[in-house]
Amino acid sequence: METSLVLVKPDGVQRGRIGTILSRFEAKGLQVVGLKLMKPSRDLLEKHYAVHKERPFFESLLKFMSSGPVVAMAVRGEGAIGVVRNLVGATNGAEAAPGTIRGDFGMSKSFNLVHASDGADTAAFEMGLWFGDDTIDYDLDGLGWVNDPEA
Ligand code: FUP
Repeated sequence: METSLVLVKPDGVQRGRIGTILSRFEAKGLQVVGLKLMKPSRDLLEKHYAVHKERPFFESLLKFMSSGPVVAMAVRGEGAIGVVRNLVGATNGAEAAPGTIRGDFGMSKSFNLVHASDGADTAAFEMGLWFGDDTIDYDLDGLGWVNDPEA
């Protein structure tokens, strides 16, 4: 099982897409094990985007990400990190494939609605940063019909 950190960014919240985005993950057969609306601090965002610190867009990215509340979600499932990245789509919404969240709802490279962890190490780091121990393990009955136990 993998757990991925997903953020609905301020543009996704302002455009009324929290439910739409969350439902994509639920509909796919992933389990939501953490969920919170929050206004991230600069300190949190600096840590989250530390790999981009030297990039020219770093300051505008932090300004955008702290401009309003975001929704943090912890999404769990078999191979969840890759599955979530595929559902999210390419960084630039204008180029992202139709059917993906960014491809269906975005036109921009910066206002791209959602963040998703891009690998196992990143996911562990980001989950610690945004949720710490604040996730809930529980049985989700419907999952019995998502993953074939014989396969
Ligand atoms: P992604 O993994 O698709 O979220 O994208 P990256 O890790 O490459 O970039 C992180 C975030 O930086 C993107 F979500 C949006 C922002 N960004 C810009 O604002 N401008 C750019 O030119 C590239 C990325």
